[in-house]
Formats: sequence, structure tokens, C-alpha cells
Amino acid sequence: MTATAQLTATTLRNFVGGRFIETDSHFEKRSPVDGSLVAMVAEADRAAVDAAVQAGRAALNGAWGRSTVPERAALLRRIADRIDARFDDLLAAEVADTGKPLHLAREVDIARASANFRAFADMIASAGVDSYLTEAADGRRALNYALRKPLGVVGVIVPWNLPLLLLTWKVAPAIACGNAVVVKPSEETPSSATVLAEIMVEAGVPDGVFNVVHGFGQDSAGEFITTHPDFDAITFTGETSTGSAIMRASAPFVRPVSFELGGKNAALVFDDVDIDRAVAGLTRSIFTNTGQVCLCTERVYVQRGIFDEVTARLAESARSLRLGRPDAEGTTTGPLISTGHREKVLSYLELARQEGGEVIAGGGIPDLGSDLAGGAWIEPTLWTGLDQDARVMREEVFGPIAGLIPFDTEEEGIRLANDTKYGLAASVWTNDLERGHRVAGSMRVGISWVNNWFLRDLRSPFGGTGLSGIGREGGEHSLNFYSEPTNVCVTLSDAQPQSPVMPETAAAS
Ligand code: NAD
Ligand code: 6OD
Repeated sequence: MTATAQLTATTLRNFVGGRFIETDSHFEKRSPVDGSLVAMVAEADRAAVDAAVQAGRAALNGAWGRSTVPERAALLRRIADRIDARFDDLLAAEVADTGKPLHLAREVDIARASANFRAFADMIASAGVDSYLTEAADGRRALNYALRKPLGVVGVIVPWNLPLLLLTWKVAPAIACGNAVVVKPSEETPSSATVLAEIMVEAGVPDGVFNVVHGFGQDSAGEFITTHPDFDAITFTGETSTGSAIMRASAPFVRPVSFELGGKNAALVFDDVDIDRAVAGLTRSIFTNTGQVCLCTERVYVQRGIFDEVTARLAESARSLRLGRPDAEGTTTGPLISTGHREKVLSYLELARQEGGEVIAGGGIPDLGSDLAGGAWIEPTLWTGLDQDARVMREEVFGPIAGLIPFDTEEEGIRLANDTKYGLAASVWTNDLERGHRVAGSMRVGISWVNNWFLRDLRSPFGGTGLSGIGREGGEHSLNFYSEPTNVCVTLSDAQPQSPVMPETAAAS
């Protein structure tokens, strides 16, 4: 396989069947830092998406379809090694698209890309399958075992907030299980997926196993994937309303979907807590990536006795964040992903004002000088005085914002935290060990942290309840989603005279 095009500063192409291909229509990718042009991107049309599906199918019908687990585990490790070798290219691509601070992209986004491939190499290499010795009542004996087969061609649709991390979180287990993938990165973040396509070539991934199509959702590459009859599964991360549209589009084909969707995550801060630790943790959980992590806290419930102190300390911490260019010294916080997204966040700032919120930090657009005036900058913002029923406390904003509300008893705190239709993540801040376990277990979410946030073990289940998603990925949950088990039942012996001693020990009939 040879790559026929390289990523350039100005043109990003689709990657289909091991080749970069052009299309007729192009769109602009602009920097959220200052509005400058990052790249022109070739938008995949229906024909390009169809070619990607057919390339995946051809790979599955060829040598890739006969690949063994050790071969695939070795391939995943080669991909991880090439990601490490191209670390700086991926870093530059991710930072150009998102404007996030260099250190954040380095420590979180790009580091997790190779970690995802290594983790799933280890997991697939050591994964077992179901196996049962069947001893029937009539004396027949059989061995049942499951074969782990790939699903086929999997559509992977991902958002812009952690582009490479979230893409590889799905692609690594999908390839580990022997599938072919057609990946659609967000229109806001086309660059790192394009570099990854080059890396796949360098690592020796067979043609058609990894394909990238660029474009938007509706009437574009996203919808061309979800309405294409030949995908065997769709795995999606993004907004709940988009998940709902994808579910409707998938219904006629009755194909599996895995959904990692939005959240309105709560933090519960108890009055026995180490306040320094809680304030530092809350600052991370509210403002990391400018609040654009699905796991970010947007609701903070603080026990009344420490409410004023936590509020004052957190506001001070928010005001100390340094907004600036990704590579500027001391930058902690980048812009939102786009001025369009900023319009949405600003509408919630206005709504919070109307709903009686008192701004205790931020609240508007910062003045960062004329060279950043074209960017999507917004101040880290905190409110008190909002009711539990305020829309700002109920709807996902996906920005650097949070509302703080006091509570009195543990029971009340749990009730408030669980009072949401979402159910992605929660964090509990307490020095009481028993309370930490008890409250974390009472959260109606997919992931519940005690005295930390976004500390991940890639073997653990990840996903959400309610509006936050369907299914779990991570560890064996990913392996189970991305594979189709076939049970094989082999006779070991035909019917024997029944045991006169223990006929009832038969496990099945
Ligand atoms: P989004 O839903 O707008 O877009 C996500 C992807 O879906 C993009 O690639 C987009 O082009 C595509 N898309 C949009 N409409 C589509 C359609 N009709 N058919 C097919 N594809 C379509 O989400 P976003 O704004 O990119 O990302 C932010 C959202 O993602 C937030 O709600 C956030 O909570 C959520 N998110 C969830 C997780 C999680 O693990 N639960 C992780 C990251 C982000
Ligand atoms: O850490 C992960 O594996 C993961 N899927 C994180 C999602 C973050 C949401 O923005």
C-alpha cells in the first residue's frame, strides 16, 4: 500500500482503500484561536463513503478476514509505536484544529492514542471466550465454545473535543477484533485522523481496514454512513440529539449501535473534605479543555457549612486560569471549538442571568488583544443563585461553566445529583471513606469518581445511562461490542446409560 498524498497545511483528503482520494467539494477548517485558515478539507460524497465501505468489505474477504489474534495484537503494537514516532505531527494537527493548550494535547490526547492501541493489543491477546462442558440428563456430553468473529465494516463517528483520543478509543478495539472501519472525524477536527491514516500505512495496516471520510452530519458524510445499508455496526460519540438521529437512521438495518453521548455531570462536595484538594479537583473537572469534555462537571453541590468558602476559593481559582495561544507560556485554557459553539455557550450565559444566576467568576468574552479577536474565546464562568430547575442546571452547555448549589444532608445531595435525565459521570469529594463508597455507588451514572476526576483505567467499563448513552466500551465491553460470538457445540459422547447415583447432576437436557 502506498499513500498517494501527504497531509499538507492546506488540503486534507479522504483515505479509502489505502489511498488518499479527492472529491469535488471542499470546506474550510478555521482555527478557533484566531480564525485563521488551518486547512481545506475534501468533503466525502455518497460515492466516497460507498467506496470506503466496499474497501472495508474487500479487506474482510481477503487476508485480513483470516488474520489471527496474535497478528492483530502485533499490528496494534506497531501502530502504537508509529504514533509515538509521529507524536509531534499528531500534536501539531490536534492543536491546530482545537486550539487546546499544547501540554493538554501532549499529556492527554496524543498520549492516550498510543495507549489505546497498546491496551487493546494486550486485551485481545489475553481475552478468553466462553466455554462450557455440557452433561445432558440422557448422558450425552458436549463441549460448547464461542468463536469471536468480527462484526464486519464498522462506521465510527466521533466529535471534536478529544478527536484522536475518542477516535482511537473505538478504532483500536474494532481492529483488534478483526473489523474494518470507516471513520468520520468531526468537520471541526479533520487533521489528526488524516495523520493517523498515514500512520496506518507506515504500520502496515492492510488496504481497506482503516478508512477516513471527511464531512458534516446531515446531508453529508455522517448521514451517508448511517443510511448506508452495508455497515454492520455504528459506534458513535457525540451529542444526545445526534445519537437519537443515528438510532432512527439505523433502525431499518437492525444493526448494533454503541452510543457515548452528552452529560450534565454533578460533583458532590461534603463538609469533611480537604478543601484544597476539592478546589483543585473541581477546577480540573469544570475547566479542563475549556469545559469541553463530556465528563466535565457543570453542577456543583456543596454542603452548606463550607459553601461560602468553596465558592470563594473556586471563583478565585477560575479567575487565575490563563487564556492564551496553545504554545504560550503559562496557558491553561484554550478557546471553545468555534465561534458557532461560542454562540451557544453565550446564549446560556444570558439564560443564566435571566434565571437569577449571580456570576461569581467570568461571565463574558475576554479581551485578549486584536490578534486573538477572531477566535472563540470565553471566560471561565461560575454562578451561584440558580435553582435546581433552571435550564442552565439541566441542559448540557459543553463549555467552561458551572453552577453551585448548597445542600444539607447526604440524602439531599444524592437526590440533587441524580435529578437529571443524563447519567454519564459524577465525582464525590469527601474524606470519609465509607461515605465515598456509599455515595459513589448511589450515583445513577456510568462512571463515579471519589476524590478524583478523569482518572481512567482502559479495562474498566465506560459509558452512560439515560440520555448519556447506550452500552459500555472499555476492556471486555469493547471486545464484546466489536465482535460477534458464534457458539460451537461439539459432541464428546453420545447418550450413555444414566448414572444410577446422581442423575440430577445433568446441567442441561
Ligand atoms: P455532534 O453530535 O454534533 O457531532 C458528533 C459527530 O457526529 C460529528 O462527526 C458530526 O459531524 C456527526 N454528525 C452530526 N450530525 C449527524 C447526523 N445527523 N448523522 C450522522 N453523523 C452526524 O457532537 P459534537 O458537537 O461534535 O461533540 C460534543 C458532544 O459530544 C457533547 O454533547 C458531548 O457531551 C458529547 N461527547 C460525549 C462523549 C462520551 O463519551 N459520552 C465524549 C465526547 C463528547
Ligand atoms: O477516556 C475515555 O476513554 C473516554 N472515552 C473519554 C471521553 C471523554 C469525553 O469527552
